[in-house]
Amino acid sequence: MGLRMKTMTQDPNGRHANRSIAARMRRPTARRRRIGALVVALAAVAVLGAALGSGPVEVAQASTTACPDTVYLGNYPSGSSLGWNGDSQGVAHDDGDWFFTTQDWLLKIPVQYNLATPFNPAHPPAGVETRGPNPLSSYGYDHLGDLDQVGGFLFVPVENSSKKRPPAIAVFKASDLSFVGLKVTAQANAGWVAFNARQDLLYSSDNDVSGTDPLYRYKVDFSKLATGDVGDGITYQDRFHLLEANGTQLSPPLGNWMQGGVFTPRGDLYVVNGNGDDFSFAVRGGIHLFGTNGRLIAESTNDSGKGAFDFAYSPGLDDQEPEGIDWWNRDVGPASPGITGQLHVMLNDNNTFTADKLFFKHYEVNYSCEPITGSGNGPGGTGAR
Ligand SMILES: [Ca+2]
Ligand SMILES: [Ca+2]
Ligand SMILES: [Ca+2]
Repeated sequence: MGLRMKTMTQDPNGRHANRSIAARMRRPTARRRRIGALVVALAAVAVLGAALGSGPVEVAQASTTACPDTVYLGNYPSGSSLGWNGDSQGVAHDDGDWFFTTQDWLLKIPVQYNLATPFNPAHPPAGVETRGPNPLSSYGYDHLGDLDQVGGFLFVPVENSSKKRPPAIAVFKASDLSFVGLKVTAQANAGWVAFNARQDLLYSSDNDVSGTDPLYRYKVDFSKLATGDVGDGITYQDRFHLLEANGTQLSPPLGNWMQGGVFTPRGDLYVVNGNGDDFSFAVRGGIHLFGTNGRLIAESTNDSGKGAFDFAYSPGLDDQEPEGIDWWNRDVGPASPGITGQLHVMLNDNNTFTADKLFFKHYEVNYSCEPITGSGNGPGGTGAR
């Protein structure tokens, strides 16, 4: 949060903000995706309809879509002050819980909890667990980033905002949020981590990602983590380049700040960058999807519409900041009030004189363009788990 005059906050999703997620879901992507194949048939119907005098028939334009196709559904909670969400940073999950980080709190919220219901993190309701504020202050860390959960362990990137300590990866137990240990890194910054389950590698980055500052990758030895040996349980492996779709170095780079990342079950990587001061065009801010070869597949546009890969945020006076991301198929149980889709991205609306507001944005990711390989494919070909 910066020292700014209070401004009217805008819902980055504009006129559609009050529509329910359920209403949005009534526009299934699968139908859109089949439009190309149906154009000829629809054209035939149009001709036939005209011939029969049955009135105008709308013929949709075929369009090229990325694979997978990422489609914005809406946000829930939608611009809410939730009591705990100030300076929100990250999101992850296990089989029955969301995990969130703010700058100084770690929270575990049962998936059936309605996230639009506020609570005080110092006195959470039954079933909600919290750790904070500043759970690692005795280790010199005061900033928690976008986390991931693997095998019952929470991997949380941590920083000292005064740069008095090198960034680290903190490990907590998902079961009770107890602290396991720290891996101090050689990174300049650590705003996010994401675990690639196909490679058993943990990914992170500095504040931007470029040809000269690629991602960091770490091996994870879960047997060592189980003994509490985090320093040896997480070991640096190498750097990994994210590339443009044609294989060249990122140009422009993904600028300040790298905020979140998550792997899909297919091994593709979504990352989030941007901040509340720089306009998205200045830092290439938004959500970006890279394939297993590191090449760009698709990236969001800063539009407030729906039915496309939209991620609208408003820096500057509104001070809206992209944050963490998670993949969790919410089109299958257990139920999550107000939330559907597979990809979930946090947008923090920073405010100086009033409470920050959280927009939790949800996306359907349709992998039906790819042949199904292996297990974990949810209904609708979403490749979800
Ligand atoms: Ca962040
Ligand atoms: Ca604001
Ligand atoms: Ca995450």
